[in-house]
Amino acid sequence: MRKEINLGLKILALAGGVGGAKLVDGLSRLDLPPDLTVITNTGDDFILFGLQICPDLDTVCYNLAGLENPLTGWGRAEESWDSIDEISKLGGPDWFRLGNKDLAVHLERTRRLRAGERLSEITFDFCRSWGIQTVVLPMSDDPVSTIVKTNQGELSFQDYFVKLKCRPEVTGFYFKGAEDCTPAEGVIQSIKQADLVVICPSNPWVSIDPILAVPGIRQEMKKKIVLAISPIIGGKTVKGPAAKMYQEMGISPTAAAVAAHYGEFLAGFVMDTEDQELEQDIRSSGSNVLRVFVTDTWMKTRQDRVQLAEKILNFAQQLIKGEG
Ligand code: FO1
Repeated sequence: MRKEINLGLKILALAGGVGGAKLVDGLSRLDLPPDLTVITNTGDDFILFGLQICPDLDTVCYNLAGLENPLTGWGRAEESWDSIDEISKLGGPDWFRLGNKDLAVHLERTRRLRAGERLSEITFDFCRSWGIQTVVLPMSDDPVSTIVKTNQGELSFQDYFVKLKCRPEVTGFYFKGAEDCTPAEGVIQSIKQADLVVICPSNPWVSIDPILAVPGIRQEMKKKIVLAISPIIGGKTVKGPAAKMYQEMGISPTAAAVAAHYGEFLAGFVMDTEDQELEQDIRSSGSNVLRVFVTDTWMKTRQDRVQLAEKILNFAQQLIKGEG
């Protein structure tokens, strides 16, 4: 691939959990990083011990700050677990593992929320404290909750994901509060101003769809050049239940299913070399001419993140110029 330098590209990324966080981290660590804004999912936020927990927002911030736990992808590096272990000894809820450093973030965020501040402004200040240059915006300052419809009834996201370890069979999803929420300040403007919107390799159902359910976001995205990266490689997800969800809803879990999921917006699609036999099908699917870029997308190391980010930006430049 030809090496190009990206000068002054404004990128808006939509990101959920660990896969999305890794890619935005890669984009932010390029030698010449683009002007990057990230909108994060808050549909899996919840309250535990009276504290506001924002897993995807924190995962994105910890990765951008280089503070993430390299084993789990969520939570903090060099973490200690005395508090949750003590809670466990007292018979309290210990199914959601909150480390001590992570706990400090939830405590301070909750204190400020209770004092009437908005999640977006608190996030802005935390990012500054952590030395993050990228603009990180929660999709909304209003509460939105992802509800998973399953064969065991309707479950809140973290009950499904962590407490029940994604075991219930999924039949659908909805995003409680989304219809009436307002996008956080800067969200719509950052889409309007972007040269390119990147849908990160996050779970389409529970990481990206909640963001798209926020009023105004879908409409603005339709006006932009949008590129998505498949979180599904060879019928499996690197992390998390996306492939299982597709299967349980009667859709074959492939990169083609991901491309179809975002079909209404896509100008470009990035998928793994393992799936290259699907390329022709994906190219000819949908009404628009979809440009497809096949490369290694599995981000095992920090260097992989940066390399993938670089390749995606080169592909994006071709999309923007209308080549390829
Ligand atoms: N995921 C787990 O599977 N088990 C946990 O105990 C857990 C704790 C946790 C604490 C803080 C945090 O920010 C994330 C945490 N996650 C945990 C991950 C989280 O449930 C998921 O990453 C997202 O909600 C899905 O993207």
